[in-house]
Amino acid sequence: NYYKNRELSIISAPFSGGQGKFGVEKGPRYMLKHGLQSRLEELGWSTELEAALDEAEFVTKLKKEKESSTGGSSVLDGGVKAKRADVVGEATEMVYKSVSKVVQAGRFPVTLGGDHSVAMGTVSAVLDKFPEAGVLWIDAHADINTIETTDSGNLHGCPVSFLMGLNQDIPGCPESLKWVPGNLSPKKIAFIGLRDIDAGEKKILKDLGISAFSMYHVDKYGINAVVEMAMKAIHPETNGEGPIMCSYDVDGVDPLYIPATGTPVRGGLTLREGLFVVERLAETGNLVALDVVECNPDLAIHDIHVSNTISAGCAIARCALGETLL
Ligand code: B3U
Ligand code: MN
Ligand code: MN
Repeated sequence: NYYKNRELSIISAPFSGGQGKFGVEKGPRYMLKHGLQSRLEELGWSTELEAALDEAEFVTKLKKEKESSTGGSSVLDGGVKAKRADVVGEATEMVYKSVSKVVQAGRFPVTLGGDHSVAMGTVSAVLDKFPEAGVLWIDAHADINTIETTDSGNLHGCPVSFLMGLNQDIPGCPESLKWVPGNLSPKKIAFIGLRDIDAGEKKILKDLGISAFSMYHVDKYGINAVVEMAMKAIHPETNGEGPIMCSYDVDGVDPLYIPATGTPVRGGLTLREGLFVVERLAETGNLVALDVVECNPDLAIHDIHVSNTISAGCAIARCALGETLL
């Protein structure tokens, strides 16, 4: 167990520039309003709040960017694509600094997104403190497009490639994103829940030999075996033991349970499977950091969709921090 004194910080990362839909910046505010902090206190954690960046300030910045001549245009020098790279670079580096401060102080960082581009910051900060950490990436998507393979140009579809340093040497890579250390080894990440992967991403996963458990594998082996295999994949020498960071995109769970998210894909994890993943991680005592990202209350077509999504997002955090352990 890496946090014997049970101290954590909830880091808000209310950023939406990694994709094109406003509303995902409201995720942290809604989850906190839902009572997440006191529920984590009830689990025996002493908690602090930390804001990585200012929600309103970045909404203003992104609205300005949209109106400006470069707004939305994504093709850069060298033909690479990266929408809103300046703002994404700035925001993710701020997330990196906040998470670094927290994790270096010996506190467990629970980062609330925001879109998944914020994981460029969270994972980089966690790897500074725990260089041997493995990452479990729960998602319908692999988020491993490079600035060359991405079709959308949305950087929330690219954080893993930046974390692995696959972009930083490409001519035309935006300067704003070169702060990402890019030192995550392809051997140190495993995906769970995949079901919407681009052709370019499939090639990268295959070429780099990355562990990826799709919904097919969840159905074939069951979620417990998949989590076990994923932990062994990122810590092969120690039979799955060692520090683990979980970067949890709520769209890994089926939109039946979590409808208010930017790119829902049917056929996902049930809510129980989704919670089991983090319950199992809590049980190991090896979890060192958590992200919960991509809750977008504005995409709900009904109030029930908002509360389903926010309560499930909070449940992921609570289960990761020990709620269902007896
Ligand atoms: N792979 C697509 C779609 C996508 C990735 N991540 C999300 N959507 N959430 C892309 O845009 O790169
Ligand atoms: Mn996703
Ligand atoms: Mn994602």
